[in-house]
Amino acid sequence: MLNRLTRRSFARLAAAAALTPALPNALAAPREENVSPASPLLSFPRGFLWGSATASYQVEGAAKEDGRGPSIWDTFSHLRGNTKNGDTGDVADDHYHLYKTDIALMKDLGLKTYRFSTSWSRVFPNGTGTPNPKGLDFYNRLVDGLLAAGIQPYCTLFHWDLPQALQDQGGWQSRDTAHAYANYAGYVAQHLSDRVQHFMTLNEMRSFVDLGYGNGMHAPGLRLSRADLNQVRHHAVLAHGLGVQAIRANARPGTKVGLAENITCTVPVIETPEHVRAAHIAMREENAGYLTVIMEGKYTDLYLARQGADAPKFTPEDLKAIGSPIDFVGINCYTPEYVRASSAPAGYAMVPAPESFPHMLSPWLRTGPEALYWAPKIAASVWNIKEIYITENGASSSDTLTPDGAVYDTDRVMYLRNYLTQLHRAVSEGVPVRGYFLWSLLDNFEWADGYAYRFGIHYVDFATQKRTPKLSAHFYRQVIARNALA
Ligand code: PNW
Repeated sequence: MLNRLTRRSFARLAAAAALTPALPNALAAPREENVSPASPLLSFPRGFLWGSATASYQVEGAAKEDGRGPSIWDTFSHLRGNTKNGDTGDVADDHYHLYKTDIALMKDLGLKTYRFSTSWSRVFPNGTGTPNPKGLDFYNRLVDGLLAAGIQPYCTLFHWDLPQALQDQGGWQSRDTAHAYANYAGYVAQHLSDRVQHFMTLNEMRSFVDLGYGNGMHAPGLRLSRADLNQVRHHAVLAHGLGVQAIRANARPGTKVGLAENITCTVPVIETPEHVRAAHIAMREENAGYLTVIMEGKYTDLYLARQGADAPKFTPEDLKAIGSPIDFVGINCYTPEYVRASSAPAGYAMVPAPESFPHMLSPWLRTGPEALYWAPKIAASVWNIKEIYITENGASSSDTLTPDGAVYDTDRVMYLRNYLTQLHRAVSEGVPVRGYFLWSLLDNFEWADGYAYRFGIHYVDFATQKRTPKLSAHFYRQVIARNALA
């Protein structure tokens, strides 16, 4: 009897170990009668797309290879004082050479989908003009490798690495950049859409506009006036709209087009009807320069009134292009912004978070799992969106390798469990979220924060390029395998 039991629990242990390979120091299993039953799994709908995301300049390296032209991030990161420890993306994760290793990591996780970005200056070294075939070849190899591994590629066409040649002609301060972008986007879509079904025009317009042209923390490091900044913002949404049109004109029929935007994730301070209503109003007004003008084809009256003489200059044709219908909305969701009802004309007020609010290693990454419930729910209802993806969500930490070669990122696991529980809440109410992309597959070049702030579920030793799955990778593998949170 004892023998049989032991054998059975051995088999169970072995099965568990097979599910969590390479997790050292598994604790001795407690006796069966002392194990309390787990609560029911929080299951996701069949076919829910579990994914992960990266971006070209943050992972590729090979900055000067195969004809790639410089981007504003090459210039910016090489100027002293712009990044932590003077870090650059020259080598990054060397993903350009190690992409097969990385696809194997994805396969091991069981990823259904992978979101990557194409580097504009690899494909068009000068931003416009003659394309560089070797640039596109890399993405052909990557896409083919993903498909061979059974992973659906989701392609972002711009993740901040503007060709330096275009910056030299005014960058996003110039309308011409929006047209150059559309030309590039149409070209890539034409060549990849036989295998890639989902394209995102731009990643986080808000971030690259505000950080790159507003406070100078990101490339190209400018600090423009409010009027000039509003014009840059307008050119970014115009690029999106012209890009949508160019992709539709050049891609295979049936190709789906969307974007990945870090919308202001409005969350009611308390879940009572008046605050919930205020959070809906705030969703439109706080995103007026980005998702709202894209979904509605017009700037809200309140936005134009608030900007006054600094409002952007635009034509009705611009608005028509910007409002081009899209197939899906990608939400990059990290931090909630709390909203309360207000008797002020706007009908809402933002509530600043207290300084003591818990956050991850990045000081801006204040945690609030309920953002992943409210943001897609409110966005879906405000704009009647039928297909939403969480195109980014993840956590920064200082992760260290233990002497036994493991990384116990319990903080990231806690973060993911809490956020995914809230996502489950949304999905089970019928909010049309079709997939989730965890940021990020690998530790990578975290922009101005360099390599010190790690976002990966795989630890990267940047001296050897060795990848090690962290505890969070084991956690995520289980979520994907069960299509449920446990
Ligand atoms: C996003 N903020 O960036 C980007 O899309 C990724 O490239 C990046 O690595 C990831 O999130 C983690 O940072 C952000 O200051 C950078 O609020 C800064 C902010 C938000 C998003």
